[in-house]
Amino acid sequence: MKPAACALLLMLTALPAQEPPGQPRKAWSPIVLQEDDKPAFPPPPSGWDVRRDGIPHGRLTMIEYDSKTVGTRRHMNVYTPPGYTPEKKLPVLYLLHGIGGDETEWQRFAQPEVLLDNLIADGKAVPMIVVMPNGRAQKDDHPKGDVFKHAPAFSVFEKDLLQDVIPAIEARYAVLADREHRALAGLSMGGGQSLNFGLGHPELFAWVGGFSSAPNTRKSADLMPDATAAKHLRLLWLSCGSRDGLIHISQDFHSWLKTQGVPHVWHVTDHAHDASEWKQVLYYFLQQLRFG
Ligand code: FER
Repeated sequence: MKPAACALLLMLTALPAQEPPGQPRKAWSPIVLQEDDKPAFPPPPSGWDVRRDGIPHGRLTMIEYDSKTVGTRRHMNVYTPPGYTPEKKLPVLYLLHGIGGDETEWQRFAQPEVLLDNLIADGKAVPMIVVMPNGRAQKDDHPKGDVFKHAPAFSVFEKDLLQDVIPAIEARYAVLADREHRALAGLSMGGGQSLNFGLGHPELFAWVGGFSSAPNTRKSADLMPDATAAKHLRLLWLSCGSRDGLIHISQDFHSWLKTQGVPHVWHVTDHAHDASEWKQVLYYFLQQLRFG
């Protein structure tokens, strides 16, 4: 891992409770676990994250698109599954990174291409395209220094995703371009983005996941006013590590969903705010996306 990424991970796990200026929500807080803060899935089986010879492999391609929102040409990392052809339309997962990351973060943290090649070979996930864009919608989308300073650009990204990223993917790849075949998920800042944008646009996304969601997550009643708002969702996924000082954000939303009677996955592991959490969570999340 690069020293900068390493330093950020250390910061995120070691920081005391503190509110960055202008932050509307509590950030890092003392952890209070509840009765049902338990894993929904077992630890992954051996070999789950090892690249296998003798099975078909998909590919990762770094592509460029014109962002009218930002006014620049931006990058996104795209996984196409084994046997991808323009003749067969596939579902798409848009997968978003955290506050210190960029369009390469998921590849570095979790090797989604290895996880998916293995899952598809074993019939445990359906072939899908995975799009990993840069969720910091500003001209300098790889800024140096204090990453928290650039948090507002993660909210501008809603427009970039809807008006630039998705149309670029749908113009370039054979994709099933309806809500039933479009998923949105992400880690930390990307988790907050996914809940905010995904639940805010039920006409676009039927599958939504927030992993270790950050304080950019909207308040529960704004995300999901009542159970009728969830009627057409195929999957609502919330997960977090039990050693993550941001877990109160996911806990708040989970308990709101419970009181509203909204079905959702609640997966709490013994990890902290780190890559081992997200890699394992992605492994199980991908298996939930049946897209049928
Ligand atoms: C904050 C604490 C953490 C915050 C964002 C994060 C915007 C994001 C962490 C991550 O993406 O890993 O107060 O405010």
